[in-house]
Amino acid sequence: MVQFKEPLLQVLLPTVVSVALSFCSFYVFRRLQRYRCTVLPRFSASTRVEELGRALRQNGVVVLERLVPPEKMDMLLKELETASGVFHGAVGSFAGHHTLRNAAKPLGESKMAQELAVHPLVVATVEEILRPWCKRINLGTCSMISVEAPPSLDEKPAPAQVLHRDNSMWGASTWPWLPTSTGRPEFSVSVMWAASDFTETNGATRFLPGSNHWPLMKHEAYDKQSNFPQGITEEDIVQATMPKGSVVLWCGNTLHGAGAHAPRQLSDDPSNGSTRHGLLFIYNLGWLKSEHNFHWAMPASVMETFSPKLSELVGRVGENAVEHDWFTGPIYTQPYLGGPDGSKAGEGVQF
Ligand SMILES: O=C(O)CCC(=O)C(=O)O
Ligand SMILES: [Fe+2]
Repeated sequence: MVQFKEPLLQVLLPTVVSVALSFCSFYVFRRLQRYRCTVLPRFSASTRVEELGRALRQNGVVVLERLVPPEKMDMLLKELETASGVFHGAVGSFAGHHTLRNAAKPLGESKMAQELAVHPLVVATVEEILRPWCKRINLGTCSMISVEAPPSLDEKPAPAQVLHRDNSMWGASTWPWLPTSTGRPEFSVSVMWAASDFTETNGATRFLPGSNHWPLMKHEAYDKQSNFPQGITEEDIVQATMPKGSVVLWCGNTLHGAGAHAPRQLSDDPSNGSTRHGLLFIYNLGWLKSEHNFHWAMPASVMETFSPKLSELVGRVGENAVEHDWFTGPIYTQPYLGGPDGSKAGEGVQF
């Protein structure tokens, strides 16, 4: 046993050693936290919501196969066929230059989109993840995302989308002081409906399962060559291939991105026969700002035709995120609905 004569050293040395050991074990703990799994669990429409919630929380991503008949997806595509204002991403952009997008408006343009947005099993699964952190969830994003073959045989396809977290929309999602002991709060859950088959060659969404548990940093270090987060290789990636009518759900902290389309084949339908069509919804905590403002994206007369559930999800009626436990009845709710002259709160007046 080493004996230190100096009283200062007797106190100082053990302190320095224990601080160093704590730092080392914290570092090892953080590395271990970044565990990889290559499991992308698959379920059917008859799965119980609790099981779906558990798998989604654990793996960060789940596929629900054949949740609706493919004919519903044909209706969705038909309704959006003539939509205006669709756009391709710029070269090198996040959206991808061979990807066609229709943002926010599809919710007003398609009755089928409105139906899918309130699918009971999907919304209940989303609530399993988000409800511990809010009173209401919000539908914040609706985007039609079509990954296309390059326009000509000799043009190279746009690269796969950079792996990212949808939660990066909210700066607070990387706050280091968010609670971790009770599980870190998820800010959003993303839901991608397969409006065509999603295959390895047409751009099925790519995932790093389990990455929802990795320590979060404001700016994740990316390898310049591969454009992957450092330490990640192609082998770590799992693609959500799924037949038309299926849906993939992922947590806002799960790293993911659209796949690349294979080069155009001679056999490809020159219009868009091999295009990957996906309808993306992102549901977020009711007290967060949504990505899309549906109130501007469509006429009020269209929103007035929404089902009660969808109206609530976009914050058109109901208390949404604002509700005081000590007060029953409407108070400071949005939107302001007004009422006849002289009427009081509770008689249709919200203030
Ligand atoms: O299109 C996809 O598969 C994913 C798109 C996506 O993750 C996004 O744009 O945030
Ligand atoms: Fe995304």
